[in-house]
Amino acid sequence: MGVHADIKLVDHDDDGVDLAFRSDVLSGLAQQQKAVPARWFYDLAGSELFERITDLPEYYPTRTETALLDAHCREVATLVGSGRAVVEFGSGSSVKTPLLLREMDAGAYVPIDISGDFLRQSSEKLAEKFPAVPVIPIEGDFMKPVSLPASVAGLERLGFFPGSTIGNMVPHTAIDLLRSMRETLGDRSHLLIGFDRAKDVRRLIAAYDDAEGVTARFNLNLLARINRELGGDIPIERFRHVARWNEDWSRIEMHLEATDTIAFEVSGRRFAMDQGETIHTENSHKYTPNQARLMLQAGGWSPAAQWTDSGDDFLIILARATEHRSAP
Ligand code: AVJ
Repeated sequence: MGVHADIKLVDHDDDGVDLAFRSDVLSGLAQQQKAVPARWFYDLAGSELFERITDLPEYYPTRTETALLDAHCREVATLVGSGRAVVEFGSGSSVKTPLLLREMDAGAYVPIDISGDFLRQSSEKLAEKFPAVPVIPIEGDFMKPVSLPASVAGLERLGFFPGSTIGNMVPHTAIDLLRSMRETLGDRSHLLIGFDRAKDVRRLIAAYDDAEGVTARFNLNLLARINRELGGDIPIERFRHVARWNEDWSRIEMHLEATDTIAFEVSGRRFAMDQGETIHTENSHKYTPNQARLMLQAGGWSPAAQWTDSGDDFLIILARATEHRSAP
């Protein structure tokens, strides 16, 4: 079957600049609290650094979720049925996907990711591992509605959204995304989704500020990407990585803090920062199981089964598209 030609939903100008990246960076740096959306971490270098994060001793989510998928995907397959189009949102390196596909007898695999280079690499590997499953990659931002390729029109869908990527969104955006997934995937579809659970704050901080400094490099790589792709002259060595807990929102925040008063240019625009001022680069919300289920319900999904680890660190939930019908 192999890999189909990828479908591209990304706009570039004549110089190859990603227009959404430029507009997010320019508007984000013009705000009072400077901020750049976390999805821009994942250029090739950033995606590779994230892969290294997942191996760190302090970063428990990936290995915990992987063990959960390894143990429970057979049950997922039984509950969902065979011949499904598996649609993965933010597939990255697709390392968890085989755990699901080996049990699924899937009709197609549709990975959606914003990092085109990474997407092509991982699609090739997946297609080799599962020669009977057509792989149809889509390069694009899964936060926008995606119309699925015609070749999967006749198949019922299983959405796959592991990694607790949902935690990168503030709740109202997360619920918008769940609703848009409900539309993309359609009636009778299922969604298998991972949530990172609320836990001891010291462990959370350690997971986002590791001793080896890989997360710091991951965060700082965003500045290197801005300089390279958007013609910036940000003095990267005058920034430091900060991970802090925001109790009100139950989330880890990552920031890049200016260690001096600085000025720089991006795409011909000037910006200035005071010493101690930050660029907010990521939120990672941590939920209780009740909060996770409520979010799914608010987004049009009815939880059907859930699995967690013995340490109560991570949660995966299988949900069914809620039927559209009137109810009291
Ligand atoms: C890929 C969004 C799940 O929030 O834990 C890891 C990204 N950031 N270390 C997360 C990340 C810093 C990660 N997700």
